[in-house]
Amino acid sequence: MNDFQLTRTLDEHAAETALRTDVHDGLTRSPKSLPPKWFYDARGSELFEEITRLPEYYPTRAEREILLERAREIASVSGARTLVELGSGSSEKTRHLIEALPALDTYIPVDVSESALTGAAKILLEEHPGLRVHALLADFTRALRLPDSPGPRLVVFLGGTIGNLLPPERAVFLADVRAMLSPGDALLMGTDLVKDPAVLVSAYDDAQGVTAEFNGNVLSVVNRELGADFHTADFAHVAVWNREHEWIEMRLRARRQVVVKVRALDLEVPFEAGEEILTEISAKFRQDGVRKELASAGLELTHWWTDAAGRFALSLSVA
Ligand code: AVJ
Repeated sequence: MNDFQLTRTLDEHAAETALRTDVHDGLTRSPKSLPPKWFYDARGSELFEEITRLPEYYPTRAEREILLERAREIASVSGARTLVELGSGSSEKTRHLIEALPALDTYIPVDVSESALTGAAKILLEEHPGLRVHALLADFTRALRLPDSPGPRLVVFLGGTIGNLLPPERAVFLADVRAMLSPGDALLMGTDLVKDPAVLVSAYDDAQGVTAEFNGNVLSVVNRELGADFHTADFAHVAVWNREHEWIEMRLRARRQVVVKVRALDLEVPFEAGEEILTEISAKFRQDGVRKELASAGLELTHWWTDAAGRFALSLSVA
């Protein structure tokens, strides 16, 4: 690969320390929880790709529909020479934007998965030999220092991943993004929208059980990385709509009473039968809420696009 650079802001050691802290804190508090970022080892990333192709999981297709429809408009409004993608994963949807941005010089994918970063860069560089790709192995929920690159910059945060953050975490995240932007730069963000709870619940509890396997995969990650002895079969996948907060909760529910040992933490974790671990929230939004959250971070919503069915939105905002 000619024009590829990777900067690690997460050394292996930092990642392991973060996992240890998260697992220790999450499994010793009540109710128990584990942060969703630990779903995405190689297997988890593969399972997520499979989720995006499920009939019940509409957000990826809805967002792709908007991007295809609006790529030219987004490109002409932003005029971006640098595209920064937070939580880039496979960079599959970004391709449409890259193709629409004639002045694009540098693509900066940011992700915690090194395999996703190198895999996506390889494909993109084959398709766009003139593009510079400077990947950042980093946790996008931390304030980032971006490599030098020409402006204007378009920062994109797709998939509705903002919904995995709690409201106070979203406020910090958006303020950090705001701090990365100079005049003329913009943020393009995907948000899944509030809709019929039955549609939402089946998107997170599909008939084939792929989401269930994705959810349980976090236990395999803890087993492998921290020497825990979770039996994934002891935990059932649960997806519920929290109507007060307007978010989906994914949980893992102990099917019986169990005690799990986490060797690397010298920790024993007792579970009552029926006790749950909260593994993810996936918040759903309304335009007004998005506008307000952006405004609180010093960002002004300038464009709001949805798919034809009104299930998902892309917002563009400026500093
Ligand atoms: C990748 C965070 C957008 O919240 O919908 C899919 C992850 N979890 N099915 C989402 C996910 C369960 C997904 N995001």
